[in-house]
Amino acid sequence: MNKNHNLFAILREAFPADLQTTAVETADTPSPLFYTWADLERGTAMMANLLDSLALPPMSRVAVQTEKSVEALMLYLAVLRAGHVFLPLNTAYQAAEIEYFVGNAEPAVVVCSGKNFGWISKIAFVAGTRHVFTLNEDRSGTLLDRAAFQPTTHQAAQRNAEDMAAILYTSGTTGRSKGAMLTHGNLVSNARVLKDFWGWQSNDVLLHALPIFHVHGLFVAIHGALMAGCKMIWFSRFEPKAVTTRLPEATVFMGVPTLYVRLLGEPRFDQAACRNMRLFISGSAPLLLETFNDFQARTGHTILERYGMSETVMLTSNPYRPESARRGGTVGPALPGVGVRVTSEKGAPVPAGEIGNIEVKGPNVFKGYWRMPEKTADEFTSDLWFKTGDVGKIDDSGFVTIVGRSKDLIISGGYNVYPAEIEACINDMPGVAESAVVGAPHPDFGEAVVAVVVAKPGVVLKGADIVATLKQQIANFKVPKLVQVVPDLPRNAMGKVQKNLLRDQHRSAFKA
Ligand code: MCA
Ligand code: AMP
Repeated sequence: MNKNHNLFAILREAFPADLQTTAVETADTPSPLFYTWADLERGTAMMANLLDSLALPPMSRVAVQTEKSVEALMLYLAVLRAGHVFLPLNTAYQAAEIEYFVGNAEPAVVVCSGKNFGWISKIAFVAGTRHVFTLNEDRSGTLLDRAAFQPTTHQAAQRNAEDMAAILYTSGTTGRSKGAMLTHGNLVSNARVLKDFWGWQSNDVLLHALPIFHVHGLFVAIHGALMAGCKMIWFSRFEPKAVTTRLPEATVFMGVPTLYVRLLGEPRFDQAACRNMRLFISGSAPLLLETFNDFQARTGHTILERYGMSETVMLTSNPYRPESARRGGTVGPALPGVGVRVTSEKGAPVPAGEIGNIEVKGPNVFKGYWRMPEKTADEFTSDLWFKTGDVGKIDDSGFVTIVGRSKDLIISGGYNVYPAEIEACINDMPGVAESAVVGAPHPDFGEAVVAVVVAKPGVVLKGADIVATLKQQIANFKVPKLVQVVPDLPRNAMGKVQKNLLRDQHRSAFKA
């Protein structure tokens, strides 16, 4: 038989020889739960057998919106094992958002929390989904009820490197959310590179406190630990005090910058708490130099900042060794096997140190956007480099610095918010003439969403009412932290709203 490129099969090869050791220990369940490697093997086999029993077409999408739990992790692995396509959804998404993703991806299976079954199953059945299961934080729900009757062994489905493994929805550089199709080959190549580059070992302990519906917590963190066959201390949510308490048992931690800012706000977070730590990794949003320096001063550790995207997994990383080579404010050189270049508006590569558009190439770069061939074509150059929408420079030693974005994107606490989506919701409200949404610096979230709104003549609008309405419609992290009602929006001679002016006006809105 040909070699199996199924990511699960490759991760499974890395499980330790002794399957009775602990793979995952939960840190914030009512009492700690210890899952051995044998439990992961058995649990994923039973769930994969359940998926097989549904006789789904090959590479069906399995959409999942559940709270973080070890069973949710097993579900991810089981979807890979059965050869289907994992589609993770942020738990903050509300009905209209889920309706779009489910309508677009047409999943054969949807798994949701029991508390949301009523409305999610309605959306799913309308979209043609045949199977909706529930999975709750306390290990109850129909998914596990049904899987309990399945055999405990399973042969991983045979997959090629170019077969799809996951779809991650992202807005890319413009427009409506697009499903980035990541292949088994994309994920395997990145996981292998990072395992070596970051020096993962079987005696590492990863403290996992990120959500598992995005690249950072799902792929970068989990694949690293599984590839190394090392233990994870598993938090269902990030809480700085509790994380500080368990940190002395850990060697690796990954976070978005907000997590580092919040750890620094915890008085007990100090050198002693970090005494066994080997590596702190930051990404998903820019890490302020101030946080990088404060962290070094407090703990003696230098955060390693890296850069990636949903479409490409990880692209660049600051050096692992020596620690002193890590440079704050940069995201480091391209990872082995990854090409990163900076080009001018005309598409020509610019000299070292000059600012331009960041473009990338490599085995980690996605296959394209789900059922959007034209959008896919738009985002690749004629020589097949992917246009990231990030703006930056590369110095003589290959270090990449991101200086901004050509895409209209706000990154708040590591979550992406697309102004156009929020503006569309606000513009639909009665009494609103128009609106503009921008990001403003925020001491906790890095950037926060600000909406500037113009009322129709004779209408009095209140910011609080706009916020209250938005909270019913969209994920809470997208809801503006500030709404300002103004007589009109600043425009240039072409009539285009001058968002730069609005950003300048709100630069100090959230000053600590
Ligand atoms: C929560 N809130 C937020 C955010 N999170 N507001 C803006 N931005 C946010 N990120 C708001 C809620 O709406 C709520 O407001 C209030 O804060 C408290 O909510 P809660 O759920 O209690 O917040 P939290 O648990 O403290 O969450 C904050 C957090 C979380 C831990 C920083 O946002 C988080 O886990 N972020 C990580 C995101 C991540 O994993 N990104 C990776 C993307 P109200 O009370 O008004 O309702 S992967 C990626 O980008 C690429 C590929 C890469 O390079 O990694
Ligand atoms: P996503 O669409 O969630 O995959 O987010 C990808 C975007 O996050 C990138 O295009 C960057 O704009 C941003 N990003 C990720 N890592 C970093 C970083 N270390 N510094 C600055 N921006 C980052």
